[in-house]
Amino acid sequence: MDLSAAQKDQYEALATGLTRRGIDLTAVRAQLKKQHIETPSWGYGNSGTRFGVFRQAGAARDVHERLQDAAEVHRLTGVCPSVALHIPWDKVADFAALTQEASALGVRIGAINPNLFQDPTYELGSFGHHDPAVRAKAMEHVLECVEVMRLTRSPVLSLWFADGTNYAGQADVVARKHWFEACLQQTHAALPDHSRMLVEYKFFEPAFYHTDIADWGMALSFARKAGPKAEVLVDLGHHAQGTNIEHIVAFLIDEGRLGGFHFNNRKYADDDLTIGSVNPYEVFLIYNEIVAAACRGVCPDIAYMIDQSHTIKSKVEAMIQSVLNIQAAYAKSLLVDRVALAEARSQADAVRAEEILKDAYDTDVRPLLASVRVELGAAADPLAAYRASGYFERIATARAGALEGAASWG
Ligand code: PSV
Ligand code: MN
Repeated sequence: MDLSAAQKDQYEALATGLTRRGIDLTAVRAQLKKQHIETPSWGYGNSGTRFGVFRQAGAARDVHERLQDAAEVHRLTGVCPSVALHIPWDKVADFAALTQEASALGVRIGAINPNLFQDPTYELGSFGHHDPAVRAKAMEHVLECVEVMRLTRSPVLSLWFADGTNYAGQADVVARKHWFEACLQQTHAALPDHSRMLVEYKFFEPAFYHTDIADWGMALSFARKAGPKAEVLVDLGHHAQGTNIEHIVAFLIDEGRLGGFHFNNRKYADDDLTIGSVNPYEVFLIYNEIVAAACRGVCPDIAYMIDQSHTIKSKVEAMIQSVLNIQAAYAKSLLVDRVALAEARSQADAVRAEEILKDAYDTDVRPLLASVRVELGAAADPLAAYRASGYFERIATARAGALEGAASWG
């Protein structure tokens, strides 16, 4: 795959402009080539809302097909070499064989996500349940996931809990906090070497009165008590409207506990929309804090994962579109003139400071990303390449039949 003559011209014009602005294009390109975005197995299968599952032509029916779709996204974008698994949705008898299968497809297994929310036993909670037998069952499942990490060489255990209550007075929230602390400490103790655990927070749903890990502060407190290998996971959808997520990100980086992201976007609540589709400036400002930290010499190991499962958009296409939006936000953040920004800040020139961010944000980085992708052996325009590839038509035909209705979850 190569750039067309028109794409080459666009790139040359952009490169000239950026060089004139004093931007080290070689360094920017090197950073873009190192970008890594994990896609979720559950984003490729049928999914839905709380009201039902909506079936789609071509939706992956099992973990094998989910890996194939993830590999297609990586082939076209060049920056998605790993796939997050959800257990038991992706459970197989032989995880070592699944790891090899992934590798043969050109991808690897990423974060392992336990499921502590679907079994009816967890109606009143898992790690926060008042019954020690339920907490023991939840711990057993987490240990099963740790074993999956060992077999798949996964570096990340990604923990999200639906735990909470629906009515004032329903439970002793402090007792639940203590049960959580104990279970998370046990989880930490069981982690394989060279792995870590991420603690995700969510302020509501499915519990509507209180959630046991409701915000980043609680997640940070739990992570600190669990141990050094526990960090906070920021799911962009899990915030109240108006929350300053980039501030949370900067704060967590400075505390040494930002472990990862679940990328998506929200309009009203939760995590259902395409990353960067509602508020692309927010994604840019988040990356801006990450790049600012790197410029200070602080480079945490952040797991960048997409957490989206689309019902209207075609699955693979929606995933590619999400990846492109993330790449654009990162590329723009790399163009911020940090020296000028520091100067504007030291002069308390808020207008100039904001204009410096806007200069970077308003740059059309598409020719730059197209050129970087080609160098990575991927497609200059992944969405167009996907549509032209016939991949969708092939999976729509091959996957019609008995299992067509199978959902990612359940
Ligand atoms: C919950 O809303 C969540 O964000 C968690 O990360 C889950 O693991 C994921 O969605 C899939 O249900
Ligand atoms: Mn999530």
